Amino acid sequence: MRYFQEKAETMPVSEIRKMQSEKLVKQVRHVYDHVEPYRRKMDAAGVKPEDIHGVEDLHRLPFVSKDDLREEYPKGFLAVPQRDCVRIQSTSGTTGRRVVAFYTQHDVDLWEECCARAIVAAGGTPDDVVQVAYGYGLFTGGAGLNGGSHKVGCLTLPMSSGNTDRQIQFMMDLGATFLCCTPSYAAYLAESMKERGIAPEQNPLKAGIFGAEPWTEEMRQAIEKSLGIKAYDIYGLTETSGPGVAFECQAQQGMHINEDHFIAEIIDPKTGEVLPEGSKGELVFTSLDKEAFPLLRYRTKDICILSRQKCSCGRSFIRMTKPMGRSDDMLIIRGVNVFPSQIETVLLKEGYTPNYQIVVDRVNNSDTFDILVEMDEEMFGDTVSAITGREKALVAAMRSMLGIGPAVHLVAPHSIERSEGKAVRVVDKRKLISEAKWLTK
Ligand code: DLL
Repeated sequence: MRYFQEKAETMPVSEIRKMQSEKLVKQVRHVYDHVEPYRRKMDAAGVKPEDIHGVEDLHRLPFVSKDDLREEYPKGFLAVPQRDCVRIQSTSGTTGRRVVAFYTQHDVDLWEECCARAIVAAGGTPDDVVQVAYGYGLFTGGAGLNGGSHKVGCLTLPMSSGNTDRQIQFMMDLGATFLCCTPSYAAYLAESMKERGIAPEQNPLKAGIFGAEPWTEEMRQAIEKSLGIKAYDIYGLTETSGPGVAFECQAQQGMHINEDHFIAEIIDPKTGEVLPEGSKGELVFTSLDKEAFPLLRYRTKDICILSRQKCSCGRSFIRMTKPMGRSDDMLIIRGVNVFPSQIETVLLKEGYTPNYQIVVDRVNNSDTFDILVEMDEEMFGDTVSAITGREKALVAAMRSMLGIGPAVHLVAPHSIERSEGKAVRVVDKRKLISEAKWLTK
């Protein structure tokens, strides 16, 4: 089994473009007729659905951003009656409001097919046993890979994240051949297995499908060695369905974007100008087939390069490099998206000044997450136990906003360095960006 859907995955580029144009015309009409905030944007830009004749007119459409979704929370971008939807998934917003994505059954099926393509591209067949150790629930990782594994016909172990002892026991007892989780959790599992005396050749795994956070080529090599597997990258975001928007094949040279369902563009994040293939810039997606939550020109804020270089796997879909950074300040900590603005919202609500610093590092393959928060003079005079109590309360409030708990350290007034220009809110000591060596210049 080389492809999950051979005809689509190997379609000539001219046919892809024709198909995208036809779908785009219909999708723009659907969105204009059913998504009031987007209709307003199009009207403001002076574009009507009849002005869009194909992909060549895409640049005329306005962008959508996470902030637009926040303003229309929760249902402003819903494009079908709610009774036609069967599911929501959700991801962090920039402040207290999360992004809620809606799916019809058709949307779920297409999403799962994208994940099935990823599993097959990594060598998966119905004989495989797929251990899904991404989180289940609102996060798209668990549901997406679970559905993809079903579609391929693999035996699926819906482990969700955490509980490392049980992960290792089920992997060994049930003979898992594929592991799906964040790369940092894969590295942690490898380490835990080593501690338990399980050598790489003793585990039944042959491949892993890892994504949801940045990881380097060096990390790929380390995971491959410590687990004795091939490690493949997978990319996606909740707003465009979830994992499977793009996936790596056995060439391990960039991720193929499922272009029959999405149009990808690279723009200059500052001007919004569309950049030619091969340029580094912000990735923008248009969903061509989604019914319930069809975003046109959604700005991912992920910086990468697209390439149409031929791939040895025979797939014609364009490839993206690993994301090389973000055009906003979003951090991904232990697989969870965190915005400094969310932290600021909590601090102000809890009566603190916005003098804080976030420090992120990676120790033993696991992210550390510390927040230093300045006390005011009055708090500083408190007893040690009162200060400890305050720290605990802040950790709880942060956990409720972010979905993960940082270590909070209350520090003396004026002890966080003031900068002359923009405050340095984030100190990220992890080195997560690698260049794409496979790209020819
Ligand atoms: O992280 C979906 C996903 C789940 C992808 C499982 C892959 C595997 P969100 O929580 O909405 O969705 O976060 C989306 O995560 O804009 C990127 O910044 C980052 N991201 C996702 N995949 C990768 C990857 C899921 N392979 C945001 N490499 C995106 C680097 C990634 N960053």
